Amino acid sequence: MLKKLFVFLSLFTFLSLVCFAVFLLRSQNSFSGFLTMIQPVNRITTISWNSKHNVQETEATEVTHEMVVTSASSNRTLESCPDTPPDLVGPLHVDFNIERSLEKVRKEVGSPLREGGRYKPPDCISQHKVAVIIPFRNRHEHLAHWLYYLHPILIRQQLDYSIYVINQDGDGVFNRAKLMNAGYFEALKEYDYECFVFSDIDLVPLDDRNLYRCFDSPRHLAVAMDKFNFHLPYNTYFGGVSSLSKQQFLKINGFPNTYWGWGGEDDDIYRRVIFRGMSVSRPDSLTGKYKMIKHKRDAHNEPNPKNPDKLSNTKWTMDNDGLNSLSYTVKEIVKDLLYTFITVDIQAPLS
Ligand code: UDH
Ligand code: MN
Repeated sequence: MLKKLFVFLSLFTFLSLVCFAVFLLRSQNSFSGFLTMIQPVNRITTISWNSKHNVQETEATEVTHEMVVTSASSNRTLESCPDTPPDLVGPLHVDFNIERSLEKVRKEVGSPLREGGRYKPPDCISQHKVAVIIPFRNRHEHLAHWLYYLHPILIRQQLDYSIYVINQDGDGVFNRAKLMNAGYFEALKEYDYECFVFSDIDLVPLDDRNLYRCFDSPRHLAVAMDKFNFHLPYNTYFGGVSSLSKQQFLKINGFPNTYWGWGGEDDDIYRRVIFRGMSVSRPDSLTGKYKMIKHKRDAHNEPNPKNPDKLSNTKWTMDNDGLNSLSYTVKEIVKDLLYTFITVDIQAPLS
């Protein structure tokens, strides 16, 4: 009897040990499985996000986000996005007669975005780190239309991008080019952008194959606006929307800071590009169609008759008027889901 009990107890202990061993092995496996699942994600996170802004919060979001992708696609590491984005649709219908509030736009197009109008494709690594810079003052209605149309386009173009609205503080004379220079510096404080798209707030492309990325040469994107009857107004026109890589932008010392009021600065930029031995690239005139929101001339942005005269000096002034002579102060930075709004004092004269 005692012997039977002994045999039974030994067997029981042995079986328990086996069960425990199996359990240990299994949990170790799943633990290391879990580790391999998050490790590549951590790597991607560190490489791709260098921002000083909300580093911790962003990294946390990123890990969760990438984990979903990795587990859903069975541990596959992310590949580069294709050169031609697969989801482009071509010609677009654009209507500015519909009332759009920012609140509505946030609900309609905001869900794929993170604070600051920030996006990167979830299932591939974008080849284009783009900061979109918009010179701005008192055009809130236009901003809602622009964001409503542009976010879905930029998402379909698989860009790694953010939107920076550079708001001129005060009622002094407007200076579009100086605001864009400030936008360049402010964007680079946040992320390692390689490409800068400069866009007026009232211009919406009519074809999503017009890519908001950088090319071998500085690019003029707004080649066929409705207000110019879908033609270039003149061959050397460089206004509305353009893109320059960081390298191209540095090569021309950025944009001029000295064109106060309306006119001339876009021609100065064109000249800078040519004087530095580059040419301008453009989409064809069907892909490059744009619709401009109809508007009146703004206060404090009258045509400045002094501006056209300055153009004959660009060749000499460009070395000392630009990024290397820029001075401004940041008054406020507001992060919205749809954009980063940066108010800057650019020391504008009152008239
Ligand atoms: N901008 C502002 N606020 C201003 C002035 C300019 O945000 O007060 C920005 C905005 O991004 C705008 C860009 O600067 O799209 C260019 O300015 P603009 O739109 O006034 O230039 P455009 O050449 O207009 O389109 C010229 C005057 C239009 C008068 C037309 C009357 N029919
Ligand atoms: Mn305009």
